[in-house]
Amino acid sequence: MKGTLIIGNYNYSSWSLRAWLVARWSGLEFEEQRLALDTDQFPDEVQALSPSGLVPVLHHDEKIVWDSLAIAEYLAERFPQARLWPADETMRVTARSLSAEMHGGFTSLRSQMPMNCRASGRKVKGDATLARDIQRITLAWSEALRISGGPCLFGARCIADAMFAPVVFRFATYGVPLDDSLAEYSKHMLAMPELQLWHARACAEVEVIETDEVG
Ligand SMILES: N[C@@H](CCC(=O)N[C@@H](CS)C(=O)NCC(=O)O)C(=O)O
Repeated sequence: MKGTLIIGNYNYSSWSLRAWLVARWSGLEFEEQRLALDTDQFPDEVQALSPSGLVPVLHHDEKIVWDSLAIAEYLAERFPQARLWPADETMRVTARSLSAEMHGGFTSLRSQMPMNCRASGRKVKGDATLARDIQRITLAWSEALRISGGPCLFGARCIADAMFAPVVFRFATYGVPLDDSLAEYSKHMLAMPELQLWHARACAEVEVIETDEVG
């Protein structure tokens, strides 16, 4: 049963990237439907496809699943063999908690450092709340990598890595300094074929969303 994943711009749509990555890792056969964000036609286009009026949204097996985390959970249930959550219970609990923390928080990072995958060399001074978000994320990553031994947060790639993939792009775009283990993790993520493909598609896009061009 083939699915359709409706996403936004590759360059800017961080929530789309999360769901798309999990979908790729799950082994789901799906086609992509891209809706350009911030256009006059977006509201009408998305309303016909997504109950929340937001992307990503997955249509699969006569079901509609919206919201990146719900899509990730749906795919983890449907494709257990893809091991989208860690097998170890303690790691799984932490991976789920971190994914929820990313999904519901880090609002300063999300607003002050918008995902802009194709941009590099950007600089954002940011305020104390941005510094706090970065400090919390780097601490959480360090702790996960210390316990798992890497190369991904919980050893093998899982949903938590997908949830933080846009942050990996952000840290690269805005040159956030990282210690060795975090730099290694970022390098590993950016070298993944899926992230390379997403990045190439972002570079091929022509739309510019001025509000997300920061630094
Ligand atoms: N909580 C949602 C957030 C989705 C979201 O905010 N998507 C943005 C694109 S990255 C969107 O659809 N924006 C369109 C708009 O606000 O009009 C999720 O996790 O999927």
